[in-house]
Amino acid sequence: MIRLHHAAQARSMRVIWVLEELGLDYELVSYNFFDKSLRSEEYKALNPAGRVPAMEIGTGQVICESGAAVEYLAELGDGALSRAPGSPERAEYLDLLHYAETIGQHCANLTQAHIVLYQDWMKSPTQMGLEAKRLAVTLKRLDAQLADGRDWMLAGGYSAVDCALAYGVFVGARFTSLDEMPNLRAWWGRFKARPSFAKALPQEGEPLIYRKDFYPPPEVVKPEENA
Ligand SMILES: N[C@@H](CCC(=O)N[C@@H](CS)C(=O)NCC(=O)O)C(=O)O
Repeated sequence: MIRLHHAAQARSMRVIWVLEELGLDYELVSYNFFDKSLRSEEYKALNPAGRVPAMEIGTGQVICESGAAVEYLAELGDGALSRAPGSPERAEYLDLLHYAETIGQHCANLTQAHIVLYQDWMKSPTQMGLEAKRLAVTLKRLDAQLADGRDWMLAGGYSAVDCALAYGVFVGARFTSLDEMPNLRAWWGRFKARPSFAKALPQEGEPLIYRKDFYPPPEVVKPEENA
């Protein structure tokens, strides 16, 4: 039996989406992102970095990278969500699966800047603005990926790549506008309409990382405009 260690609104959502899409049995153990429970010795025995996800796969082994967990699960059974070696979409599949963490890193940096660093003096407006712009560039690549009218990230249909990338949109849209990314917005609408989507949403009363739908970048006034 798979046991997934998870925190609301964290990267472990990717793994829940795949587990749900595949209809696999699993136990969900939820943590509070803010109460230091991820730093307990017990948890660090599972994931020494003290992060989520950690996925116990029933063999005594634990997968701690969300991308690896997604890839591992997608290859179970008939591998319907995967693109096996030899598949014409294999290279694109792996590239996008790992690209999810390029987006994820900007989301993490912006989460730290806007939420974890809770006082203004701790924050760098320059870094926040730059990260938001860099995040937008990474999301625009996804908008372009969908420009030929395909429904899902791979032309061959829905895959684990959609689950991996969805986390970047779930968080990324809180830090940069998707207004100029119509293909990505339409894809996000389709992704949210799948029954698996809601299964990864926070449960009633769970502590949230993101309490707002949008965290605008700080306004930077250039000196000449300030005169
Ligand atoms: N590359 C890892 C990153 C895992 C990660 O940083 N998870 C965040 C939540 S989205 C976390 O647990 N952060 C807690 C912390 O940094 O203390 C993955 O994809 O699983």
